[in-house]
Amino acid sequence: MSTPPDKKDPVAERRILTPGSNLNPRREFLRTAALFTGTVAALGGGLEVLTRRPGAGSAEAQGTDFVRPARPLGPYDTQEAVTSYQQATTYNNFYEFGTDKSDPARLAGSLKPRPWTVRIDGEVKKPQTVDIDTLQSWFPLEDRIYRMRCVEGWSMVMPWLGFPLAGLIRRLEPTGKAKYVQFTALLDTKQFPGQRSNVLDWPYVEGLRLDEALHPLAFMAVGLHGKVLPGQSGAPLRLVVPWKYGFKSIKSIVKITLTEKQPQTTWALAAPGEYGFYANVNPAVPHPRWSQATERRIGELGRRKTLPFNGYADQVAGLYAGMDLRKFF
Ligand SMILES: Nc1nc2c(c(=O)[nH]1)N[C@H]1C(S)=C(S)[C@@H](COP(=O)(O)O)O[C@H]1N2
Ligand SMILES: [Mo]
Repeated sequence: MSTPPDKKDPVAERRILTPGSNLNPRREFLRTAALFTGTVAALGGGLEVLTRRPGAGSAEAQGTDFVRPARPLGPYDTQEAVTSYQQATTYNNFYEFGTDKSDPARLAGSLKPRPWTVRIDGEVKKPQTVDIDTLQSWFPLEDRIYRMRCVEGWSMVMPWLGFPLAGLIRRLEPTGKAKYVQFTALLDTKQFPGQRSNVLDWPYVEGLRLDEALHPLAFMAVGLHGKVLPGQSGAPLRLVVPWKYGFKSIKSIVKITLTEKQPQTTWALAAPGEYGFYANVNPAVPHPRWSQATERRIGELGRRKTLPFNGYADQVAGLYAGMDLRKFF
């Protein structure tokens, strides 16, 4: 442990994946002065379908704002201070744009989130291709304020807008054979300049066990901080699984496949000794190259303790009863 994990990790990942490639020193975007102190009420929200105000979004938001009344905290929300929109959208992991934390914000303009379709196939009663706006209209939008813990050792608190994954899965009517859900991100080197490099196998794929996908915390986000998801955050549709390391929360989804067998996942394919299918946040299991005991909350000085299942153990530990969580990283 010579370097702090949040400084060494992406570069180290690249070193593993592309031995001998020239490594740019990563630029850090520490905006420690900008700790967000706004109240949760300022985020607003509600369970009703949200109206859109065309053209109301700032240039930064790259789209329309969701207009919502204030609402009290819900049962799934953390009360912890929310990471600012600025920080959440300028310090990103989205290798389709590049491996630097600043690449996604800088290059996200090339991603066109409309028109957009999502293919639904595999072990479902009715395979179909659905337009993102239609898919979104199936569900009332909800707010979820979730902790997000990257495997690299940093974390944020994100106010998402979206709908529970369980509702979508149920609507798709899985067959009796369905045991897993695989998610596939967009493959398009025109929209994703990072896909011109072979730093990962494209497209990015992720997966969950069906019971994990049906857990009420598993979420599909279409917005952040009351705005339509900007490109760098995974527009127009991303997964959010708050008890797992951030790499499970796949961005810019174009396909959802119900499967009988455990699907392949990008990071487990890239470095099987370092990243597993389950990837539950676990401070007791170090990454082979760094400890996972603590994390740096973006916007804070110092480090805080990482909690089992990222603080969601009461809700999700039961999913893994009888499993050796060390083995099933
Ligand atoms: N398609 C895709 N999804 C992705 C990634 C990626 O490179 N490509 N990076 C993952 C990682 S490592 C993290 S930590 C989170 C970061 O989400 P954020 O940038 O919105 O905080 O997105 C995840 N989803
Ligand atoms: Mo990550």
